[in-house]
Amino acid sequence: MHGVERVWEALRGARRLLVSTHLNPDGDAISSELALDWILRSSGAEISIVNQSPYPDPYRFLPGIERIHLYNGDSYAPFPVLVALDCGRKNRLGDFVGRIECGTVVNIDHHISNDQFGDVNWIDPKASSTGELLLELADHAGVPIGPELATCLYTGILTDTGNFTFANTSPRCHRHASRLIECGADPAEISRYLYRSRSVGKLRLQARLITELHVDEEASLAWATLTREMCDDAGVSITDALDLVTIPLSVDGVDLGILFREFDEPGKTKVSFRSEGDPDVSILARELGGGGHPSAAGCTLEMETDDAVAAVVPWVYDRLGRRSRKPTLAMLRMRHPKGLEA
Ligand SMILES: [Mn+2]
Repeated sequence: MHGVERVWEALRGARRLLVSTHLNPDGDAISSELALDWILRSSGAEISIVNQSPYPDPYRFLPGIERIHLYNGDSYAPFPVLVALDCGRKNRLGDFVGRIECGTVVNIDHHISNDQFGDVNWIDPKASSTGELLLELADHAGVPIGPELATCLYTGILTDTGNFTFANTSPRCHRHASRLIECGADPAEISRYLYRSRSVGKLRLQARLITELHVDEEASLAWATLTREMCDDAGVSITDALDLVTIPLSVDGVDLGILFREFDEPGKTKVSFRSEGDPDVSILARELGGGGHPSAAGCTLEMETDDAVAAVVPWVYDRLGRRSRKPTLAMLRMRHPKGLEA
């Protein structure tokens, strides 16, 4: 049976479902949860959408967003079905899932690094987004695409293709987008919410990140650090700052951008890699214990942010055979990269 058929078999009869997605959810993650909710709504199933991390503020326009619950330690009756969306590994859902009894795990995703943790897995790395897969699910299920569902699906495809600019932008996703506009998604309105409604604080934070960007033109690398202090000064939550991850790669001549982000809890750093697919950053992230796509991948290191920069930047130079005429600050501060032996 094809992936979509197996998934629909598992979902169609379920009376109670728990739906969740990865920590620090992005547009595709949030949109996919809501899209699945719209798809299953007419079936009369009881659907709980629970996430361990809050969603970025700009997504509050999505139809049905009030249905997403932030996990707050509540106890839940067992769920016969858990649906994980856009999530490459079970632990990326967050540890709350371990505290809820779940039956069949349905795993719908497009990350090439997905480890097939579900009982039913539908992983399609050729899909631009999980939203694209959910449109195919809606069609398979014979669910009509109303404006609410179209808005969610369009937002997933839009954000995961970087507004139809990344290498995953395909004829298939443009065809889907075209159809979703016909079904009532409003591209101008969606982009206004996502890209033309920024707070001044967010713009100032962006300015600061750009000012402090390290660029090594010789080696075609750029990296930046996002600290709690920077976010606090700008009055921006870390959740709302996550899209700044694309800034290092936006420099002309740079083919690998890295963002180091401090966690709320000390001693942990998120490292996000972005490229055009060459170098394949999913390989880099995997070697550091993470995963992702060839053009967008990341990992979490048990290190303070400064230490993570000092360890990862020289490791990347070495790993990719890049040379720089001028030694960088991070290289000068190079120390034994704990835990980074490949
Ligand atoms: Mn995605």
